[in-house]
Amino acid sequence: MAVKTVLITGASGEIGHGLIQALAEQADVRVVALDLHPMADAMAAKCYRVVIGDILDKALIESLSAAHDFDVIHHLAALLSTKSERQPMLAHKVNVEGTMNLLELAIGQSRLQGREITFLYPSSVAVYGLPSLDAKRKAGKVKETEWLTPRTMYGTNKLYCELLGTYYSEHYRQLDADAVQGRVDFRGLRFPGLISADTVPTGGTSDYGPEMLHNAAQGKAYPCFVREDARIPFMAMPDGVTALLQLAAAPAKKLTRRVYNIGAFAPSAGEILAFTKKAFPKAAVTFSPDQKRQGIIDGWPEDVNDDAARVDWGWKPAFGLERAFAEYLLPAITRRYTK
Ligand code: NAD
Ligand code: AKB
Repeated sequence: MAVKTVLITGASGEIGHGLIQALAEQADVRVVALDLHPMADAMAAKCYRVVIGDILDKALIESLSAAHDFDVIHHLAALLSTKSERQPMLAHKVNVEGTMNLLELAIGQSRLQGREITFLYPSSVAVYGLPSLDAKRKAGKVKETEWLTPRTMYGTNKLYCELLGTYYSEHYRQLDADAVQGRVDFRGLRFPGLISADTVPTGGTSDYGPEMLHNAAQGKAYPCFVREDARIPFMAMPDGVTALLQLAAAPAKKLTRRVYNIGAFAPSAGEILAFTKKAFPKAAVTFSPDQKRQGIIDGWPEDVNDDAARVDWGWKPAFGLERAFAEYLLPAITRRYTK
């Protein structure tokens, strides 16, 4: 059995947690995990190697490349939208320069190994920027090519990195006299806000969804920082992880795009509260909008059109809103806080 080596950056984060669990179930995969912060021992035990370090440390990235032959890279490390808005210079460094370092690692690995390296990139609905609530409501489900006018540092970083990845795949060093050695097969997913039962987000703007639920489960009051009618797309974490694995495995000839929307459900904050209250009737949630964070949410689309992902590589979320709450979020979150 040929064993595949998968590099995951940002491995200690929310998606990393879910992705490592899923990859640990595949006998032919070994995970090399990289993050600034350590991960829980139980997660580290599922990895072949855990490296604590910075994606901005070029010497570290080169040493990883010298030590391993990677088949697939999941480049998850990033600063999320709220944190990026507060520290734009740092966001640019981590989100853009960090991604460049990983794309360079991928092309270098491809040259060394004489084959294409698959590069998975989690982009975001933050790449979209709707100018007004009226435009947002009229736009409905946005297509991949529409409203690419992000209004945040994070969204701007994500959109540029989608283009960078596409450049590395399709036009890298196009003026070189000799054919360029090495190829990166860049594949991006524009994720909605993800809701996990196992982890609580930090630094994002879609965090109000998961925060509302996790606080209610712990009997804590939660002042929600957006209006009750605020609406963006969300997805249950297991579907997010499945999407990464499915896109990584999809035959290249089936793909008509480098970057795909994926959707699942698109509730208002009030609807998230209604579902939360079914399980935790005493949930003490108030709506106290922070006008600035609300502004970011108002610029993101109500929902996304994911037809291309459905047609090209069979994307179909397992969890709609009702099933996500009934069969995944509520049972797992209740277990988590009643241990
Ligand atoms: P997260 O914040 O939970 O995890 C990010 C991880 O990156 C953290 O563990 C952090 O320590 C690590 N990191 C940050 N800077 C680093 C650096 N310089 N070097 C090494 N590691 C560093 O975020 P997440 O929810 O797991 O998101 C993973 C990816 O998915 C990100 O690129 C994010 O933009 C994208 N994404 C997430 C969501 C979501 O709702 N969670 C939605 C859309 C896109
Ligand atoms: C954030 O809020 O920054 C992320 C995202 C939707 O990209 N969760």
